[in-house]
Amino acid sequence: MTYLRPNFRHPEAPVNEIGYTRKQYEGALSTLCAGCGHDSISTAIIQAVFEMSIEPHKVAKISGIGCSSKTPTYFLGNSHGFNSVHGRMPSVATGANLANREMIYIGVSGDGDTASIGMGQFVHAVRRNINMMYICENNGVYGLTKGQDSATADIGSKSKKGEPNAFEPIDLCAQALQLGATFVARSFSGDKAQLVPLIKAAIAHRGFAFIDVISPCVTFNNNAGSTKAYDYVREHVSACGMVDFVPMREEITAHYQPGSNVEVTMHDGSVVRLQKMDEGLDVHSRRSALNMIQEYKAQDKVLTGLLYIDQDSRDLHDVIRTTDKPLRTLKAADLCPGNAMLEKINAAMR
Ligand SMILES: Cc1ncc(C[n+]2csc(CCOP(=O)(O)OP(=O)(O)O)c2C)c(N)n1
Ligand code: SF4
Ligand SMILES: [Mg+2]
Repeated sequence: MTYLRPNFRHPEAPVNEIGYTRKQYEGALSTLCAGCGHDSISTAIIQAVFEMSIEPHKVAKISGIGCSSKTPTYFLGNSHGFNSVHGRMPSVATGANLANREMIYIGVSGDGDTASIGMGQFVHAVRRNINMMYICENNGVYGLTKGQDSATADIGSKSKKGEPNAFEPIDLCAQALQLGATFVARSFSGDKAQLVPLIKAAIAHRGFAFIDVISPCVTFNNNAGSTKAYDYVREHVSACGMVDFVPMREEITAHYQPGSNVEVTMHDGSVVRLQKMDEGLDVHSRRSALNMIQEYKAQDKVLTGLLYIDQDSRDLHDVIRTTDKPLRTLKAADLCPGNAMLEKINAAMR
């Protein structure tokens, strides 16, 4: 059995602005269980990157270990990829980002990978505001190791054959907000209309863009009693707004009712347009986002959509004032200040 996709393509397949078909953003055939939410997220990433006309070689995909962390094999097969160690994706992404700031970094992780073994790494990537999109494919279980409860499983929630989970869950969006994340969103793998524009906005954001995507595990966590099952999420999900991403090149039209929307301009001039449904949420207020997450949780609902964004975000490179070039392009003359300058520095210290 082969997991490679056939190579032929339809001569009339639509192309994007740089002449690529959608197929050129695909990866190997997925070996995940049929119906796994993670595969829907891969499809959403492919769609977003294709529509944004991003050159595949400018993307680096980095992941940890888990079914979720396997997924970068199934999208962007012509991009760079590094499947790291369980929970260690953030430090690999940090190093890569510091070495080459010109790439687009897509980090893919799971709830086990992020909220348990990788928690110490996750929190520092957030507070350092690494310029990357970080997607946590959150199914509330360790899918790859056969369905143990993860740290995001809700108290009382049941995985297949499991006892009700006895522990309070970690809400990764709330954690990210408290740690100073500059872009925080939550979505559902079964809602591509919401997820694709969120991914586009996360990629366009300068800084750490976190998306927690509830992604049911059909094998170990799609049963009655699980709060991460398809049926449960469909019944309890509540979107805080309709999200639309308008690229910088496109004309921005105003066809909305004043007062019922918010437009967020990204650093590159593109716009995230939100058609608000819950007037209580101010996407520019960290406190508002935290309060709304709690309020919805108290009503047994999951709030999805863009929860918070800081348009003036300064990423790690801005803060520590690194060179604006990838390190591999620096020549000896860039790295050595020369004798005259060294003399001056030495003289200042005498
Ligand atoms: C250092 C280390 N500890 C434990 C494991 C075993 N392990 C592999 S994947 C995994 C959990 C994966 O869960 P999650 O990140 O939620 O991904 P999912 O499979 O649910 O998508 C564990 C504990 C490992 N591979 N490496
Ligand atoms: S075990 Fe669960 S998470 Fe892993 S591939 Fe199957 S459905 Fe997806
Ligand atoms: Mg998981």
